[in-house]
Formats: sequence, structure tokens, C-alpha cells
Amino acid sequence: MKSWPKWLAAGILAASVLSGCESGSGMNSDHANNGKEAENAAGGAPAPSKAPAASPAASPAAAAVDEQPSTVWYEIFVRSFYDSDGDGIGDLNGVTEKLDYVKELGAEGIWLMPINPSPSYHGYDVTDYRAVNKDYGTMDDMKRLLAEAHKRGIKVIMDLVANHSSTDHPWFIDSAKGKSSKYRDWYTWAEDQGIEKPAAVSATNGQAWHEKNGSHYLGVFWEGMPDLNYDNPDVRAEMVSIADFWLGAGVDGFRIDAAKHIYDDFNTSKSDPQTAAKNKKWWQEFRTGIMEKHPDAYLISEVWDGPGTIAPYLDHAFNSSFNFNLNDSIRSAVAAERAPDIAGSLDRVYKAFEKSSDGSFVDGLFIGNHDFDRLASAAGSPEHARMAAQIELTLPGNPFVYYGDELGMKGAGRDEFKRLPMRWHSAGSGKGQTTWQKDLANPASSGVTVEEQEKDPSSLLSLYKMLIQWRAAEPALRDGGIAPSTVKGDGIEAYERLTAKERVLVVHNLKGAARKVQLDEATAAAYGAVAHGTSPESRLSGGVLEMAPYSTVVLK
Ligand SMILES: [Ca+2]
Ligand SMILES: [Ca+2]
Repeated sequence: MKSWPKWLAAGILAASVLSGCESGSGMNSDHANNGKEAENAAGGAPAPSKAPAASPAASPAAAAVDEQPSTVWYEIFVRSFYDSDGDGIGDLNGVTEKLDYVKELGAEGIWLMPINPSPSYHGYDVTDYRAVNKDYGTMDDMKRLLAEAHKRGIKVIMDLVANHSSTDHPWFIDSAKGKSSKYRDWYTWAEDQGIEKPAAVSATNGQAWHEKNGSHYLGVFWEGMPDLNYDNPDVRAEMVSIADFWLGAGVDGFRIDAAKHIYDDFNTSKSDPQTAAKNKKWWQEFRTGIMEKHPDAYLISEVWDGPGTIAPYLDHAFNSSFNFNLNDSIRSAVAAERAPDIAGSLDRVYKAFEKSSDGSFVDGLFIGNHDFDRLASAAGSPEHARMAAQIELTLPGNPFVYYGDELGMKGAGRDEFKRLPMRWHSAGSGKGQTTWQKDLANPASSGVTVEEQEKDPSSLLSLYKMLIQWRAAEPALRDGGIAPSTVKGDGIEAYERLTAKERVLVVHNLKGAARKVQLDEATAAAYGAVAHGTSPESRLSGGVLEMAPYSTVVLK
């Protein structure tokens, strides 16, 4: 994770003045000594005769790509993870007990899905933003988890569900009493705004308004989740204060749920630039509000949209935003066994992010989370799931691993099935196993358990550990930018990863058949050896790269 520039503390006003003079955008001084022949960058025929022999090339495209100091994160649904007290429900003490598992995986951060009190199993409808869900434990348990995590060099972020509360939240209960309530304007009531027959469609294509005590309140996602009113300065101040409360308790940052829906409420105002501008302004205010006391707080947002919509939020609001398009692209590429040209498209996206963030963004990568059918269910075959991990964990940015995906856990359809109990024991039951939801997706004989996979060097779990170790071993893989490579072929995806000082070439064979790839002269001169590989049968000799089926190599 990158620290925020010191001048940011001066606030948004100063920040916009500075960004206006474009001091930070464009070329990164880190890459100033990394000049490369333009011929190579064009992606056309390389020009080996012009390439400097002693200092091999890095493309101008790469020179414009900022480094992205990265951390591997692990997303945990506490209810499903590990049960410390035998009630079948995962809890914070259970997460603490399993920090060494996270550490051995190689992750240096965890994202806890909502831990606040809530009437739902998932917790995305909060009734008290300053407390811990009783099912999960106490505030002391949380503080112990934070201390033990930090002792192991593991950061902890938690979901902040700011767009809406639960209808059971005392604010809403009071607000619903009538116009005289102190909390009336903490939510949006149609009749108070002179809307008499509210029938609008929400931004998520449901009903926007819901009836309560003869009036209608705004609830974009569901009637149990009334939207908070961010036109009310008290709401804004309270959300900053809540963030300060948790950061003060030792939390390292937040995953911001439904970040674009603060003002994106109706399907009619979805693409209104005013809506996006108001969202951005609020999240900048939020960032400014926590900056002074917590300058290193890490904020990653769920802006479930394309890069054009995401980019503005990286402007002095969020450090990262989840890359939904990349998730789609990796998933469909591995299923179709077709090279997606990731470097080409990320290069364009990162230029936009770079500009918007003054070079401070770090991408948020994922190939699975609690809102998608499990990767192992969607991928079509275990090899495809492995390939998706091989791609995600060799890309720039902060990769997030969704708990259980490292075992190939399946689950699809209803949300609960995407969030099934973590599978610890080959027997299916045992210490710590959560049982709150029956698992019909992962048969006992499937080998999808920590116990079995920890002993098997060829398991998916072992692959995840190896890939994360590669990142730890290669600064270019962990912190570098990305540039397209001239290495091409049927089902072959290749990209360079570069820091100012180092670079590696990553090559994937997405096909189930072996492939031979002839490296061009410049590439062969720059990369002489396989530094890391998923298969011993993938090798480089005399400029010819032999790639085993579904294999990945890192060349140096
Ligand atoms: Ca428990
Ligand atoms: Ca909203």
C-alpha cells in the first residue's frame, strides 16, 4: 500500500489546486532512467540492432505506467470462517486463531465483511456502526484480533456500509415516527419532498420507495436497507466520526460498500454527471475528514462499474477500487482458453487512473468475492481456476483472495451459497468448522479442505502459496507496473512487469495443449532464464519457450 502524499493533508482545496498544475501526472520520475526504443513499444517489429546491448529495453508505454506497491489481501466472511466457541457460527476469535493460516498463505492483509450488529446473516444492514455483532464476539475480541494481526504484519480492513442502514437502526426507527423526529432528515422521505405517489425505479432496478407509517422512504437496494441522506451535514459528520472510531481502535482502513450509490439512487439519474460529481465530492470530504489523524488509512471502494466511472473516485478519495471488468475478463479468458490481452487494456486503464490519482492509485484485483458465483463453479475446470489465480497473482495492484477460493470451494446461485462455511477438515467436521449453512456444493470426497491440501504440493492451496511467494521474491512482480509484450501465440498471454530497477516477463499458456513460442531477438536478449514456473516442463532454451498446458512462467 502506498502512503498518501503529505500535501494531501492540506485538504481537498489545496489538492485540487495542485492537481490542476499537473505536477504529478504523466511521466513518473522513477522511470526516468528506463528509456527504451520507440520501435519496441509500438508492438510491431522489434529493432534489435538499435536496442542498447547493455541496458535492455523497457517500452515508453511502460515509462508512463506507475509502479503499484502491492499487498495481497484475503477476504473473510466471519460467519463462515472459523468458530472458536462451538456454536457453529464463525467469530472474531476464530479469525484470530487462524491468522497463522493467513500468514502461511502469504497474505499481508485481511478484509472482514461487515462485523457490526445486524438483523441479517450477511450484515450489510447495520443497526449500530460502533459495535460488534454479538454472533461474532465483542469489541475486546476485535481489539485482540487487531493486535495479533499487526504482530504478524497483517493489516485489517473492514466493510463500511455507508450508503444505507438497517430499518432496525435506532436512527431509522426514530425517523419513521414523523416529521418532528430529530432523525427525520437522516433518511429521504418522498412525501416530505412533495412527491405524492412515489413509483420511481431504483438505480439497482428495484423499487426505490417503500412505505412506512403512511410515508415512503428511499431504499435503493431493498426495503430493509433505507438509504442515508448525505445532503444532511449531520449524516456526513457522523460517518466520518464512525470511521475515526474504528481507525482509532486500530483498524487499517475500510472496504467501502456501494460507494457510487450514495447519490446514485434512481435509474433515471444513473448516468447524470451531477450524481457522479456529488459522490466524488462526498468521498473526498470523507477522506479529508480522516486524513489528519489517520493519513495511512487504506480505502478500497466497491464502484461496481467500468474504469471510466471508477477513475474519478481515485482522485483524493480512495486508494483503490475493485476492478470489476478485469474479474470478468480473467474469468471469461480462462473459461474460453483465449488470451485476453490484459496488458494492452490495463495500460489504457492505468493511464486514466494515473491521471486522476496523481499517480497514487493501486488497482484492486479479484477473481472472486461474496457477490459472484464461486470461481471454481464458474471456471469450468480445476485447471481454469488455477489459471485465473496464475493471472491475478502476477498482475499489478493489490490482489484480493476470497476465502475458500484458494481451496477451489464451489458455490453458486443464492448469495448464501457463494458464502459457504470454510472447509478445514477432511472429515467435514472438527474443531472450528462453521455449520450455520449446509454445504451441498462441496462433497466430502472432493478434496476441498485445508487439511488435505496443506499436505499436497500439487494442490490449489499450494499453488496460491507459491504464486504469492513469487510476488514476495520479485519486486517487479509485487510492485511493478505493466507493459505489453511482443511475445504472442495462440492462447499465450504475456506481459512485462517493471519497476525502475527490475523487470520480469510473465507468460501464460491458457490452453490445455503444450505450446512452443519463439522469442524475438530483443526479448531473447533481455530474458535468458525461467526464474519461476508452475510446471517443470515449461523451459526456455535457445530463444524457444516451451510451455506446458495451463502453465505460467516468469522469465528474468
Ligand atoms: Ca462462534
Ligand atoms: Ca444512496
